[in-house]
Amino acid sequence: MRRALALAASPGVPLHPNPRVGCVLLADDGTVVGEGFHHGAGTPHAEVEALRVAGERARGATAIVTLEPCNHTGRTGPCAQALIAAGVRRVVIAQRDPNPLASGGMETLLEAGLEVEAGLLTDEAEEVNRAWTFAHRNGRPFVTWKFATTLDGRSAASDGSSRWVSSLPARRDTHLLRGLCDTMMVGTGTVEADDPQLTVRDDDDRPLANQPLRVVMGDRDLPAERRIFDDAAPTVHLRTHDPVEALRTLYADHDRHHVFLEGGPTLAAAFLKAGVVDEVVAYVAPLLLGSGRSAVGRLGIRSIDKALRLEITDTTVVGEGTDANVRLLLRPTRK
Ligand code: AOF
Ligand code: ZN
Repeated sequence: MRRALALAASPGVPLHPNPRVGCVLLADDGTVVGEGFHHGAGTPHAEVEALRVAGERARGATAIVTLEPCNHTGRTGPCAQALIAAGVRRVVIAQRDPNPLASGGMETLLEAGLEVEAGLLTDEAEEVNRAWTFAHRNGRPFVTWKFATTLDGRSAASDGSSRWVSSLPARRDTHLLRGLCDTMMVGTGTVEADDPQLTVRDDDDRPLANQPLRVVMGDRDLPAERRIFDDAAPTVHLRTHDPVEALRTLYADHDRHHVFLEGGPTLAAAFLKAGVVDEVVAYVAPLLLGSGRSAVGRLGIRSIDKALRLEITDTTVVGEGTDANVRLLLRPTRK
């Protein structure tokens, strides 16, 4: 299974919209007769790749798969039938499939008389597809809220200027994190104030080939010449103020699993109040302003014992010398 997990996480395999999956086929004596991994939506599933390598040697073999074999005919599949047809005798699964469209493979295998064992290295398998797993389980995308702040918690000076709170190395680091998500989100306020393009660019400021969906939330009309509406990436304007409704729409209608929230204080506060921030990335710059806009708007909290509490999961210094910023990764501690 460790080998199958390593195959699943092969470099270059896209994180969206399909899960990363690995499969190893073992003969009775433990020798590997086939291996495969999924290369992204529209390509063969991991099991099909491994069966192709094994050919006749799949008969009587054990299939080790990081995800329950699918039971549906989508872009490809169903893999449960392919394993049965190839004469595989036993299937070992790390993670049950949380995707309602594809699940049920385990039952199909059992009904066909195969031996099935599930639950091996499940946590590791779920981590390989963290956002995908979360989205299918919760019916909404995983939300990463990112913001940059001065040492005294300001994200803009009192004249409204906010470019650039974080240093260049920190902004490059942000583009790496944006590239791991399938959706970039801001509110209409940020589009009005900053006119961001919201694309993912490399170190030379060139846009990457696979751009996340750009989403602007709020019912204010926006001029079509805003950069977010250019043709560098697709864009959706969700005319709602309800974060939960927006997220459900992104999951159900746009197949989105991981939102990178880069909105201003109003949008951030709305998401925090709704309890739909799952991870926080904060870049803290060694600047002092003494006045200016806070990184997050009003949360209705008046007393320290009511503070929204988070747990730091990682601390990294990004950049050097006067360019050094501290990047904190945090997760809200659920009450
Ligand atoms: C994968 N790769 O190796 C396995 C998957 O759109 P489709 O037809 O490719 O189906 C995608 C679903 O199939 C996916 O969400 C998951 O539930 C299931 N299994 N998917 O992309 C694989 N085994
Ligand atoms: Zn499949």
